[in-house]
Amino acid sequence: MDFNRRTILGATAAAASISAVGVNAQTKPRPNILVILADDQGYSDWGCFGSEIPTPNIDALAAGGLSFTNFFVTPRCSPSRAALLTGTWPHQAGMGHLSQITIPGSQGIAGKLLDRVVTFAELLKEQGYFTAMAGKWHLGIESGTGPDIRGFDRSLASPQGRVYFPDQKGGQVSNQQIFLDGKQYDISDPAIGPGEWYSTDLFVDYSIKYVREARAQKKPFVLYLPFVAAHNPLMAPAEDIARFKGKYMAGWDVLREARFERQKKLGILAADQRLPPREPNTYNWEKLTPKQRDEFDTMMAVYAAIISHMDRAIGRLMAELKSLGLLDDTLVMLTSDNGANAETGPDGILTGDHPGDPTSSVAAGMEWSTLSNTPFRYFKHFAGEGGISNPLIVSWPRGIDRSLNGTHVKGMSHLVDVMATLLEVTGTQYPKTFKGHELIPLQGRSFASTFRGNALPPRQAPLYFEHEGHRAIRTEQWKLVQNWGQPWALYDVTTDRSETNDLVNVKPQQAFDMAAQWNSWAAATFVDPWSVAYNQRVFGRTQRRQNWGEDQTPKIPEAIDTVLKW
Ligand SMILES: [Ca+2]
Repeated sequence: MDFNRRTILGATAAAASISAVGVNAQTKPRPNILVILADDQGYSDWGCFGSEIPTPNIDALAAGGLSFTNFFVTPRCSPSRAALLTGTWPHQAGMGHLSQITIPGSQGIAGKLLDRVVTFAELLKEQGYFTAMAGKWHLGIESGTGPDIRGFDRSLASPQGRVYFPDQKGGQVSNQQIFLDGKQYDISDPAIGPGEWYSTDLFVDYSIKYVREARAQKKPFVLYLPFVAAHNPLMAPAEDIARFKGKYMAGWDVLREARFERQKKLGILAADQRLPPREPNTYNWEKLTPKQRDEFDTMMAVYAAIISHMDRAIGRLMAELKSLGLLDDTLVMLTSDNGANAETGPDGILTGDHPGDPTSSVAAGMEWSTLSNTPFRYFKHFAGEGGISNPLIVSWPRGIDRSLNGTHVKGMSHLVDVMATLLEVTGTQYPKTFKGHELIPLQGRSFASTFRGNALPPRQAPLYFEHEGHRAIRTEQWKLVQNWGQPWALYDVTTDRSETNDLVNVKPQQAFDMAAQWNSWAAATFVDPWSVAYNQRVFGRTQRRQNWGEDQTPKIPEAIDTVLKW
């Protein structure tokens, strides 16, 4: 007995010592982590995904890494950020709707990140990482849930985004606040930045500062860089806009077909993929007057200028990482938080003497959003592929097999998978509790195996979506999707990702089973059934909205191709 006990104790001590040696032997530095998030940019807005907007720096990241072509996000800003940062579904994190939007009694719409989830910054900070963010937070700063208390050592955080210039007055967004390490400032306060900054550059300036701080502390870094580009109100420096003015006079249909053809050539899309017609309630470019076309051209020129400027800013950050000798050991992930935004309907918005300047109000509207989301249907807010599909570009020179550079990952992944991936590459465990709070179990799965060239196995569980009653469930082959108040539709996404051929009457059992699965998921993840009462609470009205999300009457009815009234 004694002997056995000594042996066991001895074995345990030996195991502990081997384990300690094992840890010490792993002196290979853990990667730096850079997560870049665009705002409201569509699936086809970057050159490497078919855009005519030049994005050489983003394209270079893709050429030196992996592009995920079946990557998914949630339909809206705050829910996507919640899934990205926590690896749980948005309602589980409390963010089923936007920052500050609450519904009494709802467990999933709490307006801020709840304590039942943990951010990757919180977990990696405990592993010795220097953690920082610069950009749009949108997870409840106003309710006391800012980045400074959710794991970020350093932060420059805009509560809701929509900030481009310090003296911004346009777009009904003025007198904004911004938080520096948890302390509140007016955005125009010189403590934030000198002179007439542009937020895309400001966020990169802070990012560079934070990277240098991490280096000085000899720590690996986690840097989260959520740009406000290209959320409404669209604003960009005049010289950027001038570069694009006049480039959109061919109209949305011609440009969309050109993006579609490039996507097929690039291998983004299957050769037999179809390009669906524009949604009802959109304008026919050919029926617009020259003046109207010129106005629409201006809206898209501002949008393109924002993306082009973001690309240059990303290039500047990459150059800095390279000059500091950090680029090879930095895992970069780049995506957007939801598809392009059609909230402003067929007309978009164009006001101000110099559209795109700090006093103007510009939004691109439904037709240009249709271009951005090529080849998909629907927009931000919706669970149609246009609302939930974005590229994911992953670069990590020392961590991704070099032979994979420039290739596409076709397996299905989602923002909810980022946490699991970061935990795998940093050798970090997801805990059961954090700071005394029991945690929702991790929902995503790591896609780090793709860095070694392994195909992602088919997902065990489907992906699920819900926002404002728009909902979907998606497997590798099937997608069941519904706009609020409309019937379910079923698509075989292996051949019909642009949702043109509804099979719900051909495969009723498939649809029934998936709807039941969606209901079980919703019940288990705090997703409330959306209702007229929820509309009243969130939008201040009960009626349904038009197919772009609002209910204005189009200003040029004679140029509308097909009218659909919900
Ligand atoms: Ca967004």
